[in-house]
Amino acid sequence: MTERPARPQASVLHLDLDAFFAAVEQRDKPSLRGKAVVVGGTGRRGVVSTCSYEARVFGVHSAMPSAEARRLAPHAAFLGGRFEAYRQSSRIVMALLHEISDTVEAMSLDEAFVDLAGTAAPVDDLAALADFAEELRAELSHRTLGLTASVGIGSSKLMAKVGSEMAKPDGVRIIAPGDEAAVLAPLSIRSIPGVGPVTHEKLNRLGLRTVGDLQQASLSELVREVGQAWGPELHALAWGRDHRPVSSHREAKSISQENTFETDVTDREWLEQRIDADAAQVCARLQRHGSFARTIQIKVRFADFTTWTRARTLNGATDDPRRVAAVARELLGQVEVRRGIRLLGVGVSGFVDAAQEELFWQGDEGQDLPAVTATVERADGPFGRPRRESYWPGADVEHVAHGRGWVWGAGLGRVTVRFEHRDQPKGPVKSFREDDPELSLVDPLPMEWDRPEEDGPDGPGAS
Ligand code: TTP
Ligand code: MG
Repeated sequence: MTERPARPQASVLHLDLDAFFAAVEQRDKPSLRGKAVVVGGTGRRGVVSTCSYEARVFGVHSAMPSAEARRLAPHAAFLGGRFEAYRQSSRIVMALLHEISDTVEAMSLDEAFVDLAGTAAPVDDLAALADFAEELRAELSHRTLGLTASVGIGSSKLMAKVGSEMAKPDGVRIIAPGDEAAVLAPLSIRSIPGVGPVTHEKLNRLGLRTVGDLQQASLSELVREVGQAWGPELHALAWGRDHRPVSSHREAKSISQENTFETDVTDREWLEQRIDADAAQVCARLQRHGSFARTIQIKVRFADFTTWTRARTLNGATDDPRRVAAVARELLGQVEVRRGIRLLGVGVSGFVDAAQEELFWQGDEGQDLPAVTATVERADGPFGRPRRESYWPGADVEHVAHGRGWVWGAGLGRVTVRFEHRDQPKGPVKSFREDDPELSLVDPLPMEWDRPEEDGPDGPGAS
């Protein structure tokens, strides 16, 4: 009985673009194709958003400090983000998925689940389904002018997602109904949705490391370890039984991370460290969502179960874990922790569209971390607009005489531009004064398949 899949057919599809931000940069900057490219905060305290597969060879990965990435891959191109360009391609991909099914659940700019049940997709015939997936990927590459996606198809969201991860990069993996448990068995228990650091550690203590170990564990043992609610769920997921529906109306209004502690905590310093870790998690999810948050909240449950929340709304909007953590720590400062704390959560809400300019903040070279109050009060323009327009590595620019290009480097009052774009490779490199009136920042080139007015309410561009 435990082996019965969630659906009799492989009718859930998961699609995830390969090295998304970096792939967009390589597409739009021909001289970077085939090269190591790192996208993220380019300043001393910046963090890597993602990098090209050429850079991953050197050990660079998402969420790593940019300074460390520079040590590992000093020859790589380090670029700030161009969110408008990422949104453009994301809209094209999501619109394509909506042509396949009415039920598309966008998880972030580059990732979505699609319900294939009741659509024209040949879910009864695995060979035909593989062809269908290849056609989808080819059409996606055509419309996005060369991005690639990996696709997994299975009997549930869990299996589809595991499939796309196995297919990465640029592949397809279909998991046949009935094969779920065998495919999951060798994977780390971290592959199970909902297994965060706390559950992971508990299970590790029991000697459970792979999903196969979890399959062999008794239900009563799991319940004893992780509780009445989570135990049976965990057991079902380990066997590939995941009944979560694909839901097209998922538009997150808030993102939060909370932890219940095994014993009541009174140590403020320890709680502050938890806040830093939770803020990092929350911000990674925010970044994948392509959003910035204006409101930061903490939730505290005391030993006597009274629950307390406090929120603060910023002048601007942020996706920076240090800013979120600084505000959350300040809010925790209003809490009498000696009463004993059994649960602590950090959350963000009040989303606004990603503004590429926010990546600048990490690029404020030479500035030390502002004090807590300064972080909160920092005078952003409204809604994450930059305090001033300035050039950052990777930005699209246009020069009156030389045409379109991108910022190769900027600093000390100078800007160096490579005059090339998607359709016109390998142009010259020239330097200008930063205040040269003939040079300005411009929007990314439009794309034929991008039709923003057709973006549905659940599209990734909605806010
Ligand atoms: P991912 O799909 O996790 O990564 P990816 O598309 O770059 O690479 P992969 O081929 O492994 O799928 O995330 C999608 C985009 O979200 C990524 O290009 C950049 C952004 N992102 C962040 O900004 N911060 C993060 O910590 C992560 C994980 C992603
Ligand atoms: Mg991806």
